Amino acid sequence: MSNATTFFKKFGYFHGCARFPMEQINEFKQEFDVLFENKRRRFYAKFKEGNLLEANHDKNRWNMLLPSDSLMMKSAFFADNEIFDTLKSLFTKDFALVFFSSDISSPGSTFQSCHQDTNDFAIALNLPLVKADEVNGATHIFPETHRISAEAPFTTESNKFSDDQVIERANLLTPVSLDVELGDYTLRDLRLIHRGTPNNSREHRPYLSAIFLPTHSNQAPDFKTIKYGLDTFNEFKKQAFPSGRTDLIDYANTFGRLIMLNSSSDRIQRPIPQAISDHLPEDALYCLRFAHFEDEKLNQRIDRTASLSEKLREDIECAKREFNKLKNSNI
Ligand SMILES: O=C(O)CCC(=O)C(=O)O
Ligand SMILES: [Fe+2]
Repeated sequence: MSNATTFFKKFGYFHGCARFPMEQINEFKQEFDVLFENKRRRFYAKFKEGNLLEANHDKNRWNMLLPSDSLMMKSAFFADNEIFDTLKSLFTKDFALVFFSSDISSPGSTFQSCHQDTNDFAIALNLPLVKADEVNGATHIFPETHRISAEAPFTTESNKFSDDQVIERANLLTPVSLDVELGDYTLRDLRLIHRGTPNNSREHRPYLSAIFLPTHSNQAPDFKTIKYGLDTFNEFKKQAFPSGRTDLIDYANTFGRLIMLNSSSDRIQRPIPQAISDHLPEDALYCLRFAHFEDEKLNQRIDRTASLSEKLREDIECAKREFNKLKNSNI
């Protein structure tokens, strides 16, 4: 077992130092800054009215999916040899890159409550585009909390901790600030307790964020049903953000994530251009096998079944009813 794997199993994270060349990170940063500026402009134009968050989640925090037609995708940094080997040894079975995204803590962000991203085993790869520390909001982590207790062995089983239990566990421990330099990367078990911290600088703090999940088969719903789910997500956002209601915004964001989780990919409305896929190494194509490609033969690897499509359609209809109920409830 590599050092990275052993460390990760014990502590729930791994910090890889100076893995990526500075020039590459700077290129990513240049590309990212333009995308992020455009995203914020579009967001404010659409949702400024009544939006109390000033951002798309929590206080001054953003998630932004990254485009398929980008240097960041073409570079396949998420399937770097050292990282891919660690992922392979931690998942032991099949896995996929489900979210190709970014987490930005903007000036004025505040402490998040201590949380797990999920109760289920999954891994986040973060690539910081700026050096991060306690001034600009490096993430706080609580080492070893991905396991159900300090004595328990590493497993990939889900845990059942509630939000309150997670906070109780964290209250007994001291967090570590996961400070990072340009060129570093981190891997984090999504079950590990952590929190975003305030960004007291004047600059945004962007991390590229690639989320890998275990997969159990090469089956998924069809593109048409997934697109229906994503259209519904957009409809929820249109109603949630201008209302300024965080319950509706959280519902919409959670629903969007669920659609992508059900699809094992966030790349359905962002098909990967052939000019990019022709350059992707085999390991990257493996991680992205649930994505939508311009190159039809790459789409043939997944079996898009009627039963999964039907099940997803039912879930979407149910979510629409629940969203409307929530919207009409008095708060
Ligand atoms: O960006 C960060 O530092 C952490 C954000 C986070 O944990 C979250 O939004 O779930
Ligand atoms: Fe988180």
